[in-house]
Amino acid sequence: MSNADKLEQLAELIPIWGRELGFQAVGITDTNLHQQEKDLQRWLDKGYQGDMKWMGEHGNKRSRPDELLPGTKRVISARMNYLAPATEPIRVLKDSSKAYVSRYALGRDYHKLIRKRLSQLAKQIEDFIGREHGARAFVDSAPVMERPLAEKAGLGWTGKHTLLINREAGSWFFLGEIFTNLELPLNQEQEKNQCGDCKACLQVCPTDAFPKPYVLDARRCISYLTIEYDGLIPEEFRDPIGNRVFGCDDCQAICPWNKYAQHTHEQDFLPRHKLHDSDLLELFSWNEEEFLQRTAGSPLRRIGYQRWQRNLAIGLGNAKASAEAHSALTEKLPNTDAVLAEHFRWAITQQENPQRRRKRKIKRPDNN
Ligand code: B12
Ligand code: SF4
Repeated sequence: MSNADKLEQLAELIPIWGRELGFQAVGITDTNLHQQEKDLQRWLDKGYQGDMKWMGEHGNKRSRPDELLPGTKRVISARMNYLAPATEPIRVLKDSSKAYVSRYALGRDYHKLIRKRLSQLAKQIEDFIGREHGARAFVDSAPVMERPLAEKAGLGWTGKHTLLINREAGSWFFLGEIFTNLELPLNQEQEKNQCGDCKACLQVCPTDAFPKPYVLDARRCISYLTIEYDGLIPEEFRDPIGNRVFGCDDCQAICPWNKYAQHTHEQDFLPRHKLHDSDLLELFSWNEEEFLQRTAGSPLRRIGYQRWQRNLAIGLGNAKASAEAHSALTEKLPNTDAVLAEHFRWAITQQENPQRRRKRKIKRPDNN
């Protein structure tokens, strides 16, 4: 068989092998991200990355896969559903006594699982061609523009909320990819953008984090504030954060395309410790040891106990006034550092003044 025929056959086998390994779809693309490189630079110039300095720290490696891994000719992009059944995002979001944890973070951390499956896929490719192909697997683990690559590989279109949507599966999925030096044929068609006139995600955002469609100002995004951002959460954001204690899914939960979302097949992504439906007070009662024990191997572990308590305190400040919430906050207050204490005091004041007007949604200032 000629080399070209072999690559042709391989390009047909990769999506099949990918599905056998638990991915819902796999596509192949070239490495050209010329336009996205310019857009990324504009985004960084605006400062939308906030404290995520790492977003701008790798020169052009993020937008040029062959600079990150020399010799890369193609990117094999894969997606895997994570939404667990019966996790009812909207019901939990609407119940102020509950803690809302982003649906991607309810089970085991996805990085290891997906990277392992991608490495298996890379090995199958190697076995088929009978030599190494300079492959490396990535899952949100290196400077890679995963969403634009997946879009180019035909896995979906970018919604106005900046996430990838697939017409048969919505957007509740992770992305990962393999870089390879094989010049696989490109025959995937890119999915047409199907957002149309809809603006639901832009309008529902509690903190008005989208300066315009397809652009997110991370500094205002609740996902950034509760997961990535360390320190004092500016007061204007505390009311709109509501009961979201780890990440935010509002822009996905409202998206009409998510009525086509399919549940995950992975046991590892099923909720642990009832995290999909826990009371704020119950999670707030965990001491540091319990937090470390119960979040071992979970994405929640990353934020550490301080940020966890900070987020829960904001949630309690937004919960219905109750003697239990008030005393839980006052009891823990003496053992907090200055930053945490500021959030606890704010939450206590909120609890003591239930008549305070709660601004569930805020607007971005006109000048940015
Ligand atoms: C940094 C990051 C974040 C940041 C910033 C998000 C962002 N939109 O940039 C924060 C912490 C806020 C975040 C939040 C979330 N994230 Co995140 N995040 C990433 C990460 C590491 C990089 C994303 C990135 O490159 N951002 C930089 C900006 C510039 O990229 P962009 O938004 O795609 O920007 C494009 C547009 O701005 C456009 N553009 C610029 N100007 C203009 C103008 C016009 C007119 C147009 C049309 C376009 C345009 O060009 C840019 C470049 O292509 C990726 C993993 C990875 N390595 O890629 C995961 C990733 C994007 N996140 C993911 C997830 C699941 C989430 C959350 C849902 C988690 C949660 N529940 O809290 C939220 C969703 C928030 C949201 N609406 O984006 C998934 C998305 C999967 C999917 N279906 O698309 C990814 C791919 C991780 C993964 N491996 O699965 N995330
Ligand atoms: S909510 Fe509407 S505008 Fe936003 S991503 Fe979904 S379809 Fe597109």
